[in-house]
Parts: sequence; C-alpha cells; structure tokens
Amino acid sequence: MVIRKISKASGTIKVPGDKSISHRAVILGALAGGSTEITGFLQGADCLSTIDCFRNMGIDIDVNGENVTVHGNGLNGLKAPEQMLYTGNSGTTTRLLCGILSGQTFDSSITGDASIQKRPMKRVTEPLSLMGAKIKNDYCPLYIQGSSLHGINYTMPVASAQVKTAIILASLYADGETVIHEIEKSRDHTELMLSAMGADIHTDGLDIHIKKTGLLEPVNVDVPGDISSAAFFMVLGLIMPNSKITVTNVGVNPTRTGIIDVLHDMGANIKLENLRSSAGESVADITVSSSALHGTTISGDIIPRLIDELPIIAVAAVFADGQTVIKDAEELKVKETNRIRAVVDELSKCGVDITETDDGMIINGGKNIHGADFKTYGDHRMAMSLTVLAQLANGECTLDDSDCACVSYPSFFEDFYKLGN
Ligand code: SPQ
Repeated sequence: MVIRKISKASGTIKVPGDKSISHRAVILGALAGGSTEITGFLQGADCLSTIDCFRNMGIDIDVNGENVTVHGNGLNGLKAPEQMLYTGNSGTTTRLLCGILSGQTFDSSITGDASIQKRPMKRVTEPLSLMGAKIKNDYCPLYIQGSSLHGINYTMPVASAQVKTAIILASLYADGETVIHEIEKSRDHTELMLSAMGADIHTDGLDIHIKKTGLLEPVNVDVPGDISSAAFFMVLGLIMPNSKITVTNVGVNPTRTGIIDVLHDMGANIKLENLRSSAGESVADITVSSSALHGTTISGDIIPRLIDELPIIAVAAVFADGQTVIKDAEELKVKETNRIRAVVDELSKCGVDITETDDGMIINGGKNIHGADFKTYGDHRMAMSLTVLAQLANGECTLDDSDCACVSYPSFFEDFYKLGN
C-alpha cells in the first residue's frame, strides 16, 4: 500500500476502546455470577479472539458492535473446550487464559498464530507451576492439566501486567493467600476491575494480595478509548505543521500515561481536559498542537507505563531536535515482533540516524527523511507508527501489510484520513 500523505491534521477524534480493558471485561465477565454489559468494547482481532475462546468454553456472549453482553457462569462455570483454544495474535489472551485454565477441573490446550508461537510463555508457566499448575511447553501450543492450586509469595522478574494478571486469575482458584511483588508498577486494570467485582484483592505499593473468591459480582464496564491508539494521533498532531487534534474520552489510568509525561518532557503542546472517572478508570480529552520537540532520555520505571507506545515515541524523536535515548526497554524484544530491531531497521531505511542498543535505541533527530518501502513484520503498532512517520518523508513510502492494524484498531486508516486535509 502507498501511504497517502496529508498536509495537516486537524479535528476531533474518538479512538476505539482500550484493548487491555476490553479483554479483561470479557474474561472477568465470563467468571462473574451473572451478566456483564460492556459498552465501548474494542472490536479488534485480539479481543474477538478472547470472545471466541470463552464461547468455546460454553459462555454465551452477545456482540452488537461496541455493545457486548457476557453471560457469566460463575468462577466454576466454564466447560471443557472441545478443541484447542486459538488466541490469534494476542499475547494478553494467551497468558491470561493460562492463569484461569490452570485451576480448572478439566484439561485444555492453547495456541495462536506464528507470532504467538514465538512469544515466551515460561514467564507465566513458571509462577503458575509454583502454584501447582501443570503446563507442558514454554511456547505455544501449551497443554494444561486442570489442577488444585495454592497461593504463593512471588517476586516478579519482569514488569508485566500479563504475568501479574495470570497469577491473579489463578489465585481466584487457589487455597490460601497469594502475594505478588512487582519490580515496577505495570498496568492495573485487572486489580481495579476485580476490586469493583468484590474480589478479595488489595494493593499496597508494589505488592498485590489476593485470596480465593467465592463469587464475582458482575459490574457493567464502559471501556474508555485506548491511549495506545490515541498515541498515534497525539504524535501526528505534534509533528505535522499547523495541526491541532483533540482525542476525546481517552483512558488516562496513571499506569498507562508515560507517553504524556515523555511528550511534555520533549516540549509538546499537550493538554488534558474534562478529567473524570468511569468505573474506577480515569478518563480525559487530550488536545495536541504542532510543537517544536527536543530529544530526551526515557528509562527506568516509566518504561512499563509506555511500553506499547515506544514505536510511536521513536517517530516523535525523529522530528525532535537533538538526541533521544531509550533504555531499559528489553521487553520490546518479545512483543508481536522484536520492536527494537523492527523500529531501527525500518526507520534507518528512510535515512533516520538511529542505533540499536541492547535495551533500546538512540535517535539523533531533526534531520530530513526520504521515502522508503516499509515492512510491518505483521505488527499492528509498526503499521500505524510507520504511517505517521511517512507523513513527513520527502518521497513516496509504502507499507507491505496494512491489514495487521485490525489487531487493535480496525478503522485506523479511515480515521487517519478523516483528520487529514
Ligand atoms: O496482547 P499483546 O499481543 O501482548 O499486546 C501488546 C500490544 O502492543 O498491544 C504487546 F505486544 O500489549 C500488551 C502490553 O505490552 C498488553 C498488556 C495487557 O493487556 O496486559 C500488557 C503489556 O504486556 P506485558 O508483557 O508487559 O504484560
């Protein structure tokens, strides 16, 4: 696909629902004792994979566009799936399911697409095994034997909301208390939702305490817009001349807003308005306008708060004066693709001065870039980041695969060109 160029980007946009919250609303809704109404549900391929998996375990789920009703059957109401559960491209579905399936009275198996089969699962199988889980393999396909579980005291070796959530979900079935110590705070949507549903869970700094719960009360979930999707428009509005973009109804849970802090740091004209709370999650409208950006250093405990935004932050750095250094981001290597290598290789193609490091990259920004034929590696965030980058290239840019954007943002290109003129 040739990436069409716009000359400025202006207007108001509402991005689709948050992917992490949409997954959790279906998963926890399926385990609740009654029906959960979800509004603003993300109809991205990943969240549809989650729905499919639970339908395969006997859960009735009605989908009507962004409105989804999950008819929960209680914590012990899942049925043995008749076939191997297929999680598509979704790391979240795969890892969170491991936590639930470990504590069932039936056996099951999970696999996903080629990318999922390469993503490490030992990070979840290891702590789950300590709880008594029996899982064969460290990569998909995984074979899970339903087992009796017990609580553990576990210090996480990586900052990962998926690992944390897999353990929390297993703890709902485990005897005794589980205590999880995070090394850095990762997104906490599971904890917030479970708390609202009456689970025995509380957080104390970086520690999470959870005990077996008899009943999860269903709660309706109004999913806010995904800040990871809003990020593409935030950076677009900042780097394009004469632009001003407002993204309405964006989830600004503090565990997800690292990108706002970094862009502020880079000199961005960015403001949050109408800050409000919806079902325990913070929501705001975000407005950005063209800004003269400068380089910065991104490292340490901010990384988990912006991990999925690093490809588009790298694009912002290309148009910032001076050097941007991204450190402590090894986790990028085990996403849909190795996002350090992919960003460095693709940005280099159009003349960006960028160097790969062991745990991130260094970008010397503020220089002109030229056209290039980009590869996405089947990674939705690469496809959308490269589309934003291409807007300021001197020359034509192409993308080998634009369809992968549907994993998290099926209407991305439609929305993008609506804003451009
Ligand atoms: O679900 P998946 O494929 O892992 O999706 C990604 C993404 O870019 O959309 C990562 F590749 O987001 C993860 C995120 O990186 C979603 C997530 C969650 O919902 O819990 C947590 C993060 O992963 P991790 O490994 O840090 O827990």
